[in-house]
Amino acid sequence: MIFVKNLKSVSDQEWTTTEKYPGVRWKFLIDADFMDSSGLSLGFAEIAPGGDLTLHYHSPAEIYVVTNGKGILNKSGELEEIKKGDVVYIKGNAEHALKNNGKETLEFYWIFPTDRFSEVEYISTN
Ligand code: 7BC
Ligand code: NI
Repeated sequence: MIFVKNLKSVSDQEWTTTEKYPGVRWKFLIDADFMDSSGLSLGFAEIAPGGDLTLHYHSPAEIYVVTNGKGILNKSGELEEIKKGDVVYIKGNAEHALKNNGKETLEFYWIFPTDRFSEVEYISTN
């Protein structure tokens, strides 16, 4: 099974938010909770200026693909600025966080090697 998606094609899907991650909202583009996909899942997130995807870890590895803005990536305690065009690999169980320290919305896709986002257990450490 093969399909094509983009943010417009999921425009009927509400943004998801949580109080744990102020200024962060996201949508699911490839995810077995919403469609007949498996093996990999992909979501799109926006972090408003000053917003913070706070410190957490989860057992699956993760990839970020940054498509707009800039932010400070917390790599298990070491800080590195990331920006549009950067890609990030996060090993399973590695603590990480991402804060928007810029003036633009920080936008990125994330990929998990899981059927669905909902099976990823987030452990907060902040
Ligand atoms: O953007 C979200 C919101 C929970 O998650 C993907 C990014 C991450 O680091 O797990
Ligand atoms: Ni994560």
